[in-house]
Amino acid sequence: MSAARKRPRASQSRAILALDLDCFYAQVAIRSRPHLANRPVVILQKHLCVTSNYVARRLAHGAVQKMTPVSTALKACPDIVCIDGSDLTPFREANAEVLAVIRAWLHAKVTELGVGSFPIPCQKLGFDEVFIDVSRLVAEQVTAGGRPWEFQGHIFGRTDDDASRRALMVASQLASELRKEITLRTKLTLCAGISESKLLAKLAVNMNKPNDQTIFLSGDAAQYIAGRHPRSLPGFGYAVEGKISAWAKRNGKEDIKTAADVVQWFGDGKKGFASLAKVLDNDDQARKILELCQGTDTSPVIESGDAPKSLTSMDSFRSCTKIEDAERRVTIRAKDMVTRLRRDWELYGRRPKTLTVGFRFRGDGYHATMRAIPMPQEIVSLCSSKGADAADRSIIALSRAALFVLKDHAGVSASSTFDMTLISIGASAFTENKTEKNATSTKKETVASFFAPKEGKGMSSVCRPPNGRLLQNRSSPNPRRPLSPNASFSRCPICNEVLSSLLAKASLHVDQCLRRSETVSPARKRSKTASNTFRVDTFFQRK
Ligand code: TTP
Ligand code: MG
Repeated sequence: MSAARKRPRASQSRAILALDLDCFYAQVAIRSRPHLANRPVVILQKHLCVTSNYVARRLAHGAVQKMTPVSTALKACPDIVCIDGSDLTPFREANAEVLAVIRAWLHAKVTELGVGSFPIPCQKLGFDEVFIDVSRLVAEQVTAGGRPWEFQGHIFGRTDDDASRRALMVASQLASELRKEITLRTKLTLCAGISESKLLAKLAVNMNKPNDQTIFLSGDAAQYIAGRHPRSLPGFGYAVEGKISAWAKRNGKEDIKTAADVVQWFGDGKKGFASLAKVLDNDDQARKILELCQGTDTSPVIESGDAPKSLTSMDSFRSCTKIEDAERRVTIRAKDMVTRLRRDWELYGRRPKTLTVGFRFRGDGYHATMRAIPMPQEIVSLCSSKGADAADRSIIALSRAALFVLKDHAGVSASSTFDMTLISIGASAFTENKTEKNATSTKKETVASFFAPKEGKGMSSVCRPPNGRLLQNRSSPNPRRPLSPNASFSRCPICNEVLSSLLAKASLHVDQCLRRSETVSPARKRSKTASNTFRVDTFFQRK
């Protein structure tokens, strides 16, 4: 048979792997402290345990959960070893290490087949999870034949579909080999979920922890999902639950208990989509949620690439009421961000076009407000220059820009009263790669498009004055409604002057304004800039 005729058909079963490192931060911390291998360990950020090793989980009989206060953990397990996990660098590095092993192993597998190269999409999810679409690899292996296929790992569910069974058998063998390879190379253990969709693979990965794997056969998946609380489904978040619960209350229904409730209330056909879309005010989300509640997930594994889409340095704290304290905290964030931007430049040779500054005041709950401005050119060029002096100057420039945003958009100044609980500095909208190093000065991107709200991000509708009271509505409260192109995004967020439509010129203008800003009165007229609201707890509520 010719190589071309051997190619698998598009209709072949999907095979998705979900990988999740075991007690990730704890494993990374213990790897560099081998004497702690058999001791109970928790990783702390501030006074909270963000994770613990499995020895601690066993000894504490479930009392040490993620996000447990350290005092509770110490009461449950007085011998517990506490390790500070506030510096995320080792975890980021371990994440890159694992990803490199995965890529090398997949590459070797494809090469081994001798059928030419083909891509295998890997999608990162957080620091320690990754989806891999091995459908093509599985199909090629089945075509190549040669070994007895059997399931490796725990089997959940059932199916009468032989093609699916065979595909998942092969996928489970691949998962087992890959897990062994990762552990051999990195000394880190992990779990795998193997199924036909990201949804089922993700549910499977949590079924047998740690250091094990589960195959989810999808025959009864709909029934299984129907009986679960929808919040346990990845993708069904607090906001969606809140809107559906409010709708249920208004319509005399009981509290939402299972995924089946959602399907029953709204219906599973087109009518169901339409009525849920009205409640969620979002067609795509309604479709996704209804499918999710019926156990269907056709979403593809999207290749994430090795470089992160954005970098964020965030700190949340109990209270910050003094300008000196705010300056100190901003400088720490700026230092961290500059280190990462310089490393990013070394690795990927790209430059960020957007600077975001996030802040939250007491009373805002979990919601932080984010303001975006063009990344000042000075920071961009200093971060790609060598030497300690350039690094120091970038920290100063970045702190100055962030403090300006805090002063101008959040009213944080020496003469104002405020109580902040979060500060973040972010860099995003990176130029593509090394070949685009100079893209910031050549790309004809308009400032309006630069500031256009990104899909899926909400818009801040409030701006808080120094005393924390509501000041004015600054932008559309509807996250899906794009801001008018005539909105004042074409103006400088600092001096409110009309900006050039060329991003590079606009960026330079903002740069100059920022430098001048230290000597300018804080009572300057405020401009409306693009802003996004994000939930700080999103990361913490992934599961
Ligand atoms: P998880 O994969 O949720 O947890 P884990 O890897 O520690 O444990 P498990 O064996 O159950 O997979 O999260 C990965 C890391 O992310 C975790 O080690 C610490 C960090 N993290 C936080 O910083 N805050 C959080 O609220 C959670 C849940 C995790
Ligand atoms: Mg994990």
